[in-house]
Amino acid sequence: MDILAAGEPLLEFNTSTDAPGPVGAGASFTVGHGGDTSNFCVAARRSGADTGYITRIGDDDFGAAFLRLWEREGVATDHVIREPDGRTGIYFIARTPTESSFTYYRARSPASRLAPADMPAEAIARARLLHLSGITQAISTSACDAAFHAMRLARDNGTLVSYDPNIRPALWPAERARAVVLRSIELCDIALPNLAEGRLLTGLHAPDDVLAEFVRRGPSIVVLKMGDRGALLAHDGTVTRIPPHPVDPVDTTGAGDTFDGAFAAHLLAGATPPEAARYAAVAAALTTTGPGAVTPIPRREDVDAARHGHGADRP
Ligand code: KDG
Repeated sequence: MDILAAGEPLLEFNTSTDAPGPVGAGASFTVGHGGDTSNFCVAARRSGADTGYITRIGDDDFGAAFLRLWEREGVATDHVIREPDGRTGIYFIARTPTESSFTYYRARSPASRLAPADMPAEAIARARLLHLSGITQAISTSACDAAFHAMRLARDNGTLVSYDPNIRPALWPAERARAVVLRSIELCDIALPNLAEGRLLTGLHAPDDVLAEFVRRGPSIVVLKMGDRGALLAHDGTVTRIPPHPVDPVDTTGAGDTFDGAFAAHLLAGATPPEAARYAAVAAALTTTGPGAVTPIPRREDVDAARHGHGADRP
């Protein structure tokens, strides 16, 4: 596999498009798939990358729903462990067109039992890129240990590490989140924070200052995702402004994950970092035009069509 990601998949219960609103307000729910690193895998796969996932799920119906998703999408499951009697985690989304808030039911989930021994050393050494997130580290201390172990395996073997802080305050105390995420930024090659996280982590406000502070910590590529303001990319001592792709958003859930997956896939296919970021910004924008984390993730041809019309250039 060229790309591996490790983390927790969560079945998604989204307020219906007809009646978006708070959870518990009587709306109905659409069932979908979520979990940032699983979303990442689907996005990278739909952009053409050879992708595999590392996780633990239950042998329940929700776990089976994920196996069907990954099989349908072509995401390899060789490193997915099914736990007898495990209950795969779920979350509810209450949303407006520009914001989503999550209610989780994931305590003691199979993924929270991820541990260093679950990280496949050979596969990580053979992969070209390993993707991890702050959510993977937040769900339990053993999962956090597993994430750091996987990062070290990758670094020791020349596998690129990409990392999205994806800070979810509901999952861990702020001080621990800050320490773990900042250390992870130092260990990764590609850092993919959003602006709010960047401000929180650095204490700085201006996007250029936030970007510079991440660069100072060591990653060779930093993308600061700014939603409908586009993104800032730093690499090789240069800063590139990535324009937003104008859309009418319905649900922003998973847009950052799609950016990350599309960016990784396009980069590994030979694109330069600015080209990969421009591609990823369009992919992420398209993801917001439908409800849920996974269903609206675009395929490569959708992104190309939105950018240049059909028959677009390939790296
Ligand atoms: O980025 C979207 C994810 O946040 C969503 O799919 C749920 O993974 C999730 C989480 O832990 O918040």
